Amino acid sequence: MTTNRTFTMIKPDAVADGHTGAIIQLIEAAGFRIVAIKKTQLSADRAGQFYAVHQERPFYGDLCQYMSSGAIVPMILEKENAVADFRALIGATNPEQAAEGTIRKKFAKSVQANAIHGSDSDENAAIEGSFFFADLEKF
Ligand code: DAT
Ligand code: MG
Repeated sequence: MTTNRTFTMIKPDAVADGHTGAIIQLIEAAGFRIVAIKKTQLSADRAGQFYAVHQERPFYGDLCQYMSSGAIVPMILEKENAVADFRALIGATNPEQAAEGTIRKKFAKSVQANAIHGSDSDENAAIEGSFFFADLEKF
């Protein structure tokens, strides 16, 4: 069996509203194993580095402010077909378009405060995981 990894973070609103445990429960129930986890907070500059791919988009400044507005819970997750299966579990970026039963449908407040991140490729999963975790923190 092949296994692979993705990267996620529970975003500031979902952490502040006390949904961390419920979200982790959904992630584990869907068959993902937690490889690394912590609670931390990004500065606006570091949020800007994480989302650098979006720097030309009109929402970039607001996104960096929002993502640095409170604690987040980044995680590396492992499962066969991790990247695609995790994107399916979290649902569409805009919660109004997210399918029933997805994490964003349940917990997102808006397209910006959409509760959770999920990497969009194996390559970005590795880059994003290493943005938050040293090799010795990945089990
Ligand atoms: P995703 O998080 O589903 O991968 P993305 O990579 O296109 O979505 O965008 C990154 C984040 O930026 C997204 O989770 C929320 C924010 N964002 C995206 N589109 C937006 C928009 N039209 N208005 C405000 N924020 C937006
Ligand atoms: Mg994305």
